[in-house]
Amino acid sequence: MPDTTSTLLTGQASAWQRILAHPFVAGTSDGSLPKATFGRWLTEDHFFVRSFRTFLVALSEVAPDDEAREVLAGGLAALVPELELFEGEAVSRGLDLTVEPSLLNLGYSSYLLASVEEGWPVGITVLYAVEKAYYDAWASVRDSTGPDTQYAGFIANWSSPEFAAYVDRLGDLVDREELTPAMTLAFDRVVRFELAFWDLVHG
Ligand code: MP5
Repeated sequence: MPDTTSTLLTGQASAWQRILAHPFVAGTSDGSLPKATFGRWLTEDHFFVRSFRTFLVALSEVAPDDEAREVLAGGLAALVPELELFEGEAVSRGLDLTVEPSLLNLGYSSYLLASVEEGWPVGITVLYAVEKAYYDAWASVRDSTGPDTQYAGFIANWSSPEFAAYVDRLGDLVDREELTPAMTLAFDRVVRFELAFWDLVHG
């Protein structure tokens, strides 16, 4: 089995450190993140997750076999409680989720869908990169976050053992593929979009 994910992650080692060390993640964990900053992220990310759901459906349609379809179906099912978490939080914080997203978010969301056009190996690489970035970022603060922080539900959502297992299964699907330049480029694009997304909401 090719070691595709290791090669991709090693190639992005320094950018990955910046994802883990981002002040948005640290501020969410220690509770110091200003409410308005969290609200900006919540609103942007709600739009992103809804686009991501469309991407997952489209990617499922080009999945090569039942195993891949089953992994993606699990990801889709998890979006139901996740979107409820966003929507419940928006109500309690008085946030309007219908505001127009940033151009960066529109670009990232559009890129997700466009990547499916490049075929399964690129699409599954994009999916793995998006989820791995979130898992690693939130898992890095899981054990140092107090249970009473106001953002605990979100940190738990992306650092749970279930989410870890899902990300591992996505990695296994990527590892079935021989690495191509198109996959390396797709991985790099997601890393750049992820960092820019944090900077946008935090800045
Ligand atoms: C994810 C996310 C994780 N919610 N937002 C960004 C900007 N990147 C990655 O995706 P999901 O669908 O919430 O697990």
